Amino acid sequence: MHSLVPQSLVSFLFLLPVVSYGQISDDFNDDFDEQSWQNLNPLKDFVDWAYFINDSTYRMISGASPDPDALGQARIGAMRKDANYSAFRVGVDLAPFDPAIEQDVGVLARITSAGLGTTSGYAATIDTDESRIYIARIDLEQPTVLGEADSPLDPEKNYQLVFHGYEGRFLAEVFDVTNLTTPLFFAEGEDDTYQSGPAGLFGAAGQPDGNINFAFYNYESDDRPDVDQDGMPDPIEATFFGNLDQPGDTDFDGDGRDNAQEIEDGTDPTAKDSSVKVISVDVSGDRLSLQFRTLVGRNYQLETSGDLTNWVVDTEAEFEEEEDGIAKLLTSRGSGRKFVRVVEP
Ligand SMILES: [Ca+2]
Ligand SMILES: [Ca+2]
Ligand SMILES: [Ca+2]
Ligand SMILES: [Ca+2]
Repeated sequence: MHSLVPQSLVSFLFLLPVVSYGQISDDFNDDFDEQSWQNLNPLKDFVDWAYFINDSTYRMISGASPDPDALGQARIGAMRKDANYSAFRVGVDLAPFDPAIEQDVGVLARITSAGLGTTSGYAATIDTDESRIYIARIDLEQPTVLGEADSPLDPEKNYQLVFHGYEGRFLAEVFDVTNLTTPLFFAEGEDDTYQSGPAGLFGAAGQPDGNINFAFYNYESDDRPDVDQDGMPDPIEATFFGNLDQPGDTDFDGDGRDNAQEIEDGTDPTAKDSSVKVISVDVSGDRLSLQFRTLVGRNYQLETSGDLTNWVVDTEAEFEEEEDGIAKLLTSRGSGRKFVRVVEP
């Protein structure tokens, strides 16, 4: 919600989104930190394989399995050792792929005992030639499908795959990278077997004697899944409401801000007296004083605009701490029409 505070009118505040917690990202560029990734290459002693960092992509290649009956089909991946989550959201962009290669590529989460015949956990994968997205539980490298959906992709385009897990619920979404707001396709699944573990990237051949060649870019993960797609990260939603039953677009406590907006603001969506609000705006002579509610651990700054489009930081503004989470920003009134807003820098 935009917050426009004309000089003598009380209105709303505008806050930027909160940063994620436990956030890890890797853009696979020249300063690639190899130490953060651990090869998950169960057939490394039996096939030709390669990992490449090139053009900000992370490419993985494996030849065909020499003995599919004994070893299974070709498969290759990498674990992000520090992405150790229970509640997780793991996203990665899929580079344009070769549609002639039958393969399933995607994301792993809550992995334990990664290795030949031992990997367990969960996977969200896109079957690139069959145009399906799958959520699977992996038991000792054997997948069991928990959810699936059609997911027709254009091999030339760029897509983002996001895998969410909160307790026993899972969601896998596929986005066009030019629209990360609404997924093109999604699948859901439920399972309670594996509770936590690191995340990773992965691909498997679609045929017993098939090979693999795929690439990812822009890896990101954090502990803010949203399995019910309501805009409220599930661990926070559950902390406030006790479950995930509330939608994000209603105002549970009747304070004028929707539940999802309050979580983004960092206020309590179950408490009417907790909301981001301008309490008063006073103009006295040449001085403008704006009183507002603050939250512990946040920083604020005042921005001004003459046209509500171009905003500049008001470097003259003085911050005055008041009691009980109330603060004031003081600045000069200036001349002409002026809009002000308080934001997190
Ligand atoms: Ca949610
Ligand atoms: Ca919900
Ligand atoms: Ca509210
Ligand atoms: Ca509230």
